[in-house]
Amino acid sequence: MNLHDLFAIPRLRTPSKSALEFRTGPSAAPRTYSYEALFAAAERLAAGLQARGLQKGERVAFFAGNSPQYVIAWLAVVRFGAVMVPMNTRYRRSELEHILGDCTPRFIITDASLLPLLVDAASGAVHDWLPKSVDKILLTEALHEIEMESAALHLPIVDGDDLAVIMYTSGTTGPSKGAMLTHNMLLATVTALLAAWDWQPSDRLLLVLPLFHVHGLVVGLHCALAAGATTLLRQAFDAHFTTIELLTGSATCFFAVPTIYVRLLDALAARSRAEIKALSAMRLFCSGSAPLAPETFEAFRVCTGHTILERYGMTETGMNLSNPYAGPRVAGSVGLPLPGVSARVVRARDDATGREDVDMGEVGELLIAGANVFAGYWNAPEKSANAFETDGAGRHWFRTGDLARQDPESGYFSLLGRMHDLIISGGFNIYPREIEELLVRYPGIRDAAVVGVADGVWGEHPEAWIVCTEIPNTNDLDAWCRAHMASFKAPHAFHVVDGLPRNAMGKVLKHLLR
Ligand code: MLC
Ligand code: AMP
Repeated sequence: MNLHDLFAIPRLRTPSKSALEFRTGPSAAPRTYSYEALFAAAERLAAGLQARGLQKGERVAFFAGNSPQYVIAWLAVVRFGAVMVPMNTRYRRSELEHILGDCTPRFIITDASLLPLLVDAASGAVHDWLPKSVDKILLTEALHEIEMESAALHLPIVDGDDLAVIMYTSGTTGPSKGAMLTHNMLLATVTALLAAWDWQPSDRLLLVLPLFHVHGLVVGLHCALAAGATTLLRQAFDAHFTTIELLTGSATCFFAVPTIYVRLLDALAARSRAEIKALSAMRLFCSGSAPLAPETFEAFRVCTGHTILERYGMTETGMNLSNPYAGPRVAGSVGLPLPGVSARVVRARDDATGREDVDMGEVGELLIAGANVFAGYWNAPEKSANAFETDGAGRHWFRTGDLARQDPESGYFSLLGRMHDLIISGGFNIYPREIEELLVRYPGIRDAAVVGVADGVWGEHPEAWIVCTEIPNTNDLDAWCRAHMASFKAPHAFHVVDGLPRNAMGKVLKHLLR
């Protein structure tokens, strides 16, 4: 079976049922697609893409915001085994150049508003840093123009072990790496979550998360499609609009990152008890992608009566651990392994080979095994090999780099941070070295270290410590950072210091900066 086969079952069972409803604001009318309409459009687009030369195994980069066209294009690509490479719409040249150069896509699908980042507005030529592999740049707004009769579609065999998605993730070592996600791996997460969270065809998922990450795409869209449920897709999270929809709409499920819950609590504070009572029609609020503060968990419970279900996953593994749907959901914990997932906590060391398990209750590195685990990093056999270790029985375990502890009584897992210095801000990963490498290119900056600092809304934000030969104007430096990389990576503060504390190996002692 492949992903398309699973998603297409509701098309056979309930063709006229609403699969996707897209709205751009509280007063905008929804654009609704039945299961039949959605999949028929995807088939026509698949035929059109194939007629333009796209073949199984070739990459299609998606640089676009949430829209029905995005979903249709994804279903078209998956239909005949081409590979989707989703990219964050906040990325700018340095990130785009790296990802596109690495995955060498045949086509790029983008929105008209993002096109100037890829194509020179004056000449209409693609920027010279785009890889030569790029044959066409297609606009989401014009995709319907290339649809063809689906009878023209020639379907190759698409197997569960074929690649479906290459998703770039910051990781902790070096530039972002393309995690190779097969159909089977994505199916493993979907089938585990369908059972674990009791997904029903009657569910209506309010989806405000971006489709370019695992949380929005796999936990959200894929599960809703496979369940035969309805996705209420929105362009992005907007505290005002989302609050109105939750209080007055028909959603039953809502998935978010902790930053969104913090903002929702602010918005709900202005609402009356009677208004908030409408939330009792919701069946499930989930949180993931970053730690949910116990204070937010508790404040949400007091405000709404709902206990958020926190779960833990990664780009490389899909979903791993989850609090139970029908059992105690514990603040500060990510629960138990999902069906089909194995988890171990081992001694946290960098020389990772055949490490022993820690005793229950002790902290160590979390290792994961199961059909949900990825197939390695694209074009990076050495990094792929380093991401796994093998136990005495010959089983391969993925090294998450997350520190965890298992409660001796309940068996629930808690996460205690990361082994390396990845920053997670509002659910987006920020790799400090990428910012450090950029900062030292700025005139007058000789050395730089970037550290994650606790932040009530974002979870963490980056701050930079810089050693200068000439002290920069902070506003200019900030503008320069935003011009060169996604703005969420721009340090919130620049601290000018005479030197950075380093150990004997020359490694910056970041805990001292913190
Ligand atoms: C936006 N901004 C951020 C930010 N998102 N800053 C820090 N961290 C973030 N995450 C900044 C922008 O750069 C901009 O800055 C300003 O906020 C306004 O931009 P915006 O686009 O209007 O922001 P907003 O829409 O409010 O976005 C906030 C958010 C968004 C929380 C809704 O970040 C988001 O959708 N996060 C979800 C990420 C996600 O889905 N992660 C899943 C990863 S998968 P300025 O200064 O230029 O104005 C994964 C596996 C798993 O981790 O387990 O799920
Ligand atoms: P990504 O590489 O974007 O997939 O991010 C994966 C990382 O997000 C994990 O390795 C964790 O560090 C973090 N993460 C995901 N879910 C949670 C959670 N519920 N609590 C804490 N951290 C989480």
